[in-house]
Amino acid sequence: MAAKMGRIAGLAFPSRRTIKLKERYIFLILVLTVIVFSITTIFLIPDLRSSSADKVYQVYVHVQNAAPDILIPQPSSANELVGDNPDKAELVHWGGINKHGQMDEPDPHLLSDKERLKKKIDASETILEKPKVQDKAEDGEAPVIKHRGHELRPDSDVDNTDKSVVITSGGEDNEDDIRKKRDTVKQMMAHAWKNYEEYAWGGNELRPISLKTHNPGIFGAAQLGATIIDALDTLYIMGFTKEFEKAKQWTLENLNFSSVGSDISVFETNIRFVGGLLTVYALTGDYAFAAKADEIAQLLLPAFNTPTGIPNALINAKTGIGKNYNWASGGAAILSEFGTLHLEFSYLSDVTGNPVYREKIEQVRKVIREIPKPNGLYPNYLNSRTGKWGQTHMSLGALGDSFYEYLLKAYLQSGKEDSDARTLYIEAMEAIDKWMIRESRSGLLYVSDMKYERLEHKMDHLACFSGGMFALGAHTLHDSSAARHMDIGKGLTNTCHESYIRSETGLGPEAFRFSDGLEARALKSNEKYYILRPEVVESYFILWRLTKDKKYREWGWEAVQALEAHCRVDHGYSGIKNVYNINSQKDDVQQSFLLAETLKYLYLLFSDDRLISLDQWVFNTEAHPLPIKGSNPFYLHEKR
Ligand code: DMJ
Repeated sequence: MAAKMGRIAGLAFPSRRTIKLKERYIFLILVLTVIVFSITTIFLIPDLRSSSADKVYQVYVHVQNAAPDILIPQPSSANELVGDNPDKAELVHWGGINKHGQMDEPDPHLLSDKERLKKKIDASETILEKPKVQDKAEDGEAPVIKHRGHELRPDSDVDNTDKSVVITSGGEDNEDDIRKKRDTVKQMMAHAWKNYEEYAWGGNELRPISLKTHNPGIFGAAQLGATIIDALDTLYIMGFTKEFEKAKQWTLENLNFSSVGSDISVFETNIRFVGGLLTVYALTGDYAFAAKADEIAQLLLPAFNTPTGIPNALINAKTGIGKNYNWASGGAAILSEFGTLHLEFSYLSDVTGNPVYREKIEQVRKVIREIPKPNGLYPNYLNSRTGKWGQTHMSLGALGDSFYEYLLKAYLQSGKEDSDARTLYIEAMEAIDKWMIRESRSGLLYVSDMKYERLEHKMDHLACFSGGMFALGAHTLHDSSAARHMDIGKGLTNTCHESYIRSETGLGPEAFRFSDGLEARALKSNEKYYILRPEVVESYFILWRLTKDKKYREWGWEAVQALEAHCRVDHGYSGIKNVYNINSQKDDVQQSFLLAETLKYLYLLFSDDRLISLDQWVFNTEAHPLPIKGSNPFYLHEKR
């Protein structure tokens, strides 16, 4: 008779009744052995990766690297402002890897979900392929990191994480204290924005005391919502979802330069509007922003119709008639203005496919490359009719500043292809180092202005951006002058910090001087004001990212406290007229660059390095990050 059969997990076993006692014991031992073997195997998997389990693990890692979103639910990256009063607003806070065009509102009730998602995101970051670290480089210097075919040196590269991951919001720091500081900056942005929204919506800037709009001459008589455009990317990066959506709607429906019948500044329109819109295009992939930038830049083109192709400073968008400022060395063009178009115009040509923008800036480049330079230096004025220099005043501050910045950054933005820009930058910095960088009696490094071969031992607040520029240049170029340039970058940033802490308010003056009796302090009353400028915190941010020296974060925090103590008013932030007086009068202007630059740099200073990574983005002079060709997949998007 056939034995009755039972079934366990699909396998046939003899039924109970047919098994004798001895056989039962043998069967039990067999089952136990199978169980013990299975458990042991599971625990040993990490050590078995060199075999077939390794392949499974590798596939998992690659899937993670290639598309974290496949394995991890995509979170909304927003930090949302809750409540009507921005002062008392509660911040619902979480980080994330951003996805194009999505600023979904997080559900504030699903806090546990957020926690869970955040943990997953953190976990996903640790699963990224680990770079292989070699103990010593061939030259015996720093250890070399080999990662995906690239060699990185930890002391000279910002980070060694997966370069294909672009993080554009979230990006919290690991430390509690730093996260709190960043939240404070975010609250400041909320305060500035909400009051602009309430009292000056659509106007260029807010007057936070008289609660009116402020329309500076640089935008003619037109109300162009300068604060909205300047703030768009900051709102996005900080995760102010609803605010961003409202600003976006206004921009796409109302921003219109074509009917502006007064003179507007070509430079300011480019850095704030064209630059700001291009950044939002890059961040969101929404071509409507690029189309707006294109529309505005088209209106600037007649400014280039000069005998040399050096654009006029001002343009009437309606008539297309351009002109220069009378006060500028007999109607000359200004170095920092015609020299600060390159990043936006070359990107615009790539994004739109229209070569005209690149042609315009290449002509500007040709003129500055070929013109003889006195001692290798660039005067601040150039006659756009004759192509000759005007007064030989040189400065890394007002009238010169961002021309130098854009030489370096054009090289960076091009994915280091624009070798012409590299050469011009290196030569210009050599000349500046030789002729204009000086040390004060007590050893403070500064970059002096120069007038007809005579130094004027004064440094503008505007020139304080150059600490960051020299450091970024050293980091980027890796040439024989890199160490010297890094020292200059650190030295100038230190001096700018001194100009802050030597004032009663903890904020730096518009210009400060060096003489036998004076160091890093303003002399004249018209040098004592502070108008919410970003340059000093900009350098703290760059130096922090490149050196990881904590003092830059400490200095940034000092600036936050000083801004809160002396510039914050009930309805926004105002500049002050005298940094040496703790009861200074206010100027009643909330500059749009407070939202575009000062607060953005402070926020990033207290964020993880991967948020708007310096490997992927280059900041235009209004702090609008533009993607770097070749290393940022957000450089170009499908049109939609
Ligand atoms: C900004 O508009 C830009 O940073 C520009 O390059 C210089 N001036 C202001 C900020 O101070």
